[in-house]
Amino acid sequence: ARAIHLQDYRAPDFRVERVALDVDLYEDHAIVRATLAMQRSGAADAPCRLDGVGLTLEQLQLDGADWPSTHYHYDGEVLTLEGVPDRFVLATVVRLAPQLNTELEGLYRSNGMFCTQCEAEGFRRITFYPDRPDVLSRFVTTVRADAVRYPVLLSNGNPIAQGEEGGRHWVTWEDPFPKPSYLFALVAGDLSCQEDRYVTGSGREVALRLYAEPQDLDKLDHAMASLKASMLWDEQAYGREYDLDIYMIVAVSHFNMGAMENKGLNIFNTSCVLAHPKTTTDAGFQRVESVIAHEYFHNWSGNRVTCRDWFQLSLKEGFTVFRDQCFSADMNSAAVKRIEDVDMLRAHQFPEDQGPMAHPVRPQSYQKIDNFYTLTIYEKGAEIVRMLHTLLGADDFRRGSDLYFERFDGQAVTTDDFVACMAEVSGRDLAQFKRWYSQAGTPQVTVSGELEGGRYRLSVHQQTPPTPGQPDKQPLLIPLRLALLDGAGHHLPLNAQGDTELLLELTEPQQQWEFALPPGVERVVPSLLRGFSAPVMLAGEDSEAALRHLLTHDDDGFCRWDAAQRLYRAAILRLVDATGRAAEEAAQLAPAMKAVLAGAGEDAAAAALLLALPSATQLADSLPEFDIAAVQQAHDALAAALGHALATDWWQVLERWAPVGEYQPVAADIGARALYQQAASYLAATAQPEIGDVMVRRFAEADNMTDQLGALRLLVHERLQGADAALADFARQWQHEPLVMDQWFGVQASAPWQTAAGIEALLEDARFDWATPNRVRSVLGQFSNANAVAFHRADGSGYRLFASALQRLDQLNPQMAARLAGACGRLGRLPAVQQHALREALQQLVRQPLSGNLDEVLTRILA
Ligand code: B3K
Ligand code: ZN
Repeated sequence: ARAIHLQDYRAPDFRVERVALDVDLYEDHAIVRATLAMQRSGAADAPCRLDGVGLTLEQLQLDGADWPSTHYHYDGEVLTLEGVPDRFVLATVVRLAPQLNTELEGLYRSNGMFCTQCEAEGFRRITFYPDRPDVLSRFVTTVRADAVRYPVLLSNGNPIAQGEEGGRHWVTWEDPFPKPSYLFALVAGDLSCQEDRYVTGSGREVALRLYAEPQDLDKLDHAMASLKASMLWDEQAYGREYDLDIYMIVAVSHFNMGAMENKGLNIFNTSCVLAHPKTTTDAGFQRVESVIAHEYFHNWSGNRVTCRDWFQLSLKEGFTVFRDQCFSADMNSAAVKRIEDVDMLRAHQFPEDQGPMAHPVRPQSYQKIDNFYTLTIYEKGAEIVRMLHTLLGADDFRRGSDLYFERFDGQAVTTDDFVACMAEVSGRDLAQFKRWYSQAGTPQVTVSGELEGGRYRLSVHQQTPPTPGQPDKQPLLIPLRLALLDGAGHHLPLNAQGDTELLLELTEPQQQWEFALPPGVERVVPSLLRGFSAPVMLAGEDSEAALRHLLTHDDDGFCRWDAAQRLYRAAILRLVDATGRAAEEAAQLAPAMKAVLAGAGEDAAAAALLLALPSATQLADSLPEFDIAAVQQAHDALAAALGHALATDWWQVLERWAPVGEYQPVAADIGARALYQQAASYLAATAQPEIGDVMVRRFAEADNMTDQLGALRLLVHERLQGADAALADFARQWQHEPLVMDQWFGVQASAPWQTAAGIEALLEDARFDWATPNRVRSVLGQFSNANAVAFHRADGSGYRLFASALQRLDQLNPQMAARLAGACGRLGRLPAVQQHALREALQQLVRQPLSGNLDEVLTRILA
């Protein structure tokens, strides 16, 4: 495949003033009639080029007359019309086969309904069109289908006409807002609807309609509540109101991603919209809340103001993730949310940024845009927006976003345009800051401090390692939030005004700051990168005494948690290199952990996070060689030792935080359940039979999925007595709930004792389905991404199985195959034996005929 480069961007030669679509749906095909009012906007002699992938062209007319076949050419991807006038009406008729579409891009079928996914380039699989985000047009769409099988016919905007004839019916929808084709959607099916309403701040009434298959109608309350909360939040936090009369969300079972923000008609993976206490975990409830918010927020950050080209993807994604993170922080516990987000970033985006797939938040080139919906675009992009918020302060940031939305409403713009608004309102020069968008890799920041003669000197050094295609890096503007604690844990004043927290701006490779201390200060412990003020790797010479001091006294939630993580990390690494012994390490850690437990009453969720060990995968990632077997063994040894050392405390947690009252997915209760699970997992690590008995009982008595699945996971992962029976019971109980059965597959695929043969058995299970992305993710995604110890087994069996699964999946769904293949990105950091085995498996795979998507990822990894 050919690479597309940012520097080659050119404005379109033709615009589309209006588009009328007529989509006729049948059991074995669909007919799409499109009428485009075209207008030249580029060179007078430029031909008109329209995208179209795999379309069967049945008719082509210009201004009402057949256009001679000598004047156009279709090569299977682009339709070129020569000698067209400056304005004309193009009418095409194409034939599609949605029921054969397993890529889930364009128009396809899912459980008997029709639906669409157009971002990024799916619209060209529906009709001929300039399928690029900088062509905005007004859409009128008519959907036609059998009236009995497909009673519900939806598209973007408002319904303006409908009719019925001979067993078929039709509805015409009009979207008054000009939009790029990637935001188009249609749905036809036998769907049930939960309806509510929302009145905007300015008094407009909006109908809210959530559609799902009839058996799922009882799982929509949480999504509806989350939607209303999101609508209110965007009015309050950003002054943005919803703009149409109807907001619709449709739940579909077959979906490549989480959800899609189509104008007025979001389409959601069932996993991100359905929620019920009996079938959904706390994490599931929180995910629904955040994805509902994310897609809703896109209505402004993405739809009203959209991207000029796909290199600007983070313009909408980074900003919208930042917005949904802030929303979730406001709805739950801000400190806990921040820690979870940072943990995710460091566990998944950092490795991406250090591996063969590393790319800037605004990439320079790509082959397949689907491969660039990455953690870097989304999560690192959100960190960049957060840094702008930090540097400008809340007020200027809000003025900047107001300016951005006002100035660019209805336009397709760039990340530069966004930053320019922030620079304009604040009067700041953000030229250096913009390197965050163009430079890949995770910056490493090294800090050292010196206390001398009543002054504290902080020396900071920054460096970004080379990434593919970017050997030399320039210094970034890195905001470092800082506080200094004295020996008693009090915050020291840092300047004449007495501020106890400062924002340092690191701009040079090396910089120093000095602080005059009040008389008598004998000890200073820096609290750095407070709130994780920049997405960097921070290294320091912090002693364990200093870390314990921070864990006990710091008032920054992130810094306390990070101090705990560093303490655990140091202990586990001493076990890896055999300089420590598990029982002694546990004894060393015990007092600090007991102190956390003693304060758990204030915030159980925070306590659960402070007590959790970093994952073995994350630790192995932080070492030069990814030796997961050794690190996992050390990790598990420490967990078991802590299980013994604090056994009494853990049992007390199980008593004190046992579930009481009706399940509610609210922050306090979620925290209590998390703490209970954390304590249970330490006890399970000791493999004592008593905890097995308790888990068997908890599994049987649970009235909610969080407790039930939590118990099942410990039983299965620690192979406690009763695990097999619980697995069988679970499958029987939940056989008719696909999202719960995904969890059943996932628990097994992520078990550390799992083998390639075991995974193969799951893939051959009658309930497994290659065509359902959620099910594929629950086995292959869990195995490759959440079960490093089994995936990287030294005999290479995991790799061989994975490679052959990728090959099979690629034939059905290239996007999914390419995404899963990213798990092999650690290739270059594996121990020699694993590296050899994985390379061989991938080399053999890449010799097969593969999709462009999978080929791009494998080629990068093998380079
Ligand atoms: N914008 C969509 C992602 C579409 C992915 C296409 N391959 C979901 C989101 O970020 O909200
Ligand atoms: Zn998004």
